[in-house]
Amino acid sequence: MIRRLAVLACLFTLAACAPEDQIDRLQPLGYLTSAPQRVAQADWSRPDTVTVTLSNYAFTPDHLVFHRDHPTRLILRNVGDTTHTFVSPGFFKTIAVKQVVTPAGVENGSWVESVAVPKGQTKELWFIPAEYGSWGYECTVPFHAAMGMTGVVDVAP
Ligand SMILES: [Cu+2]
Repeated sequence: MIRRLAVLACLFTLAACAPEDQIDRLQPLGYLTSAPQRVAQADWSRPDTVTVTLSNYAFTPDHLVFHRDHPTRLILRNVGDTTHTFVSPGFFKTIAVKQVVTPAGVENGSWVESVAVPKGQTKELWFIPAEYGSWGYECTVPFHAAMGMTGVVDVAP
């Protein structure tokens, strides 16, 4: 009984200690388990760089093409007057994340569920696409997707 309580206490402590905005937590089910190796083996000196502007209520551009196995730097620039997010659950499960660069510093970690960009800020998602495919992305702030904040990302050769 004491042992079971100790295990439960551990689990609660872990959950309580994981800040919501950090990406280096335990990897959730369905995400790329080879991400750390892929990131470590890649040459990050000249990543493919794509900039997306987030505004009220659109992504510009709203169609992105990345290349499989290419180190990639996605710059998300919020010029709107509220927080916007960049979220694509299907796509995020197929990429190896190196880091998220924020005005406050670099967050290292091998996966990401959502990138939230406060108004006036720019964040960068550094990653390697690992699978071919096409996925939708959207802003998950309530009603923003319905007002037009959606897009499509393709991973090509
Ligand atoms: Cu939004």
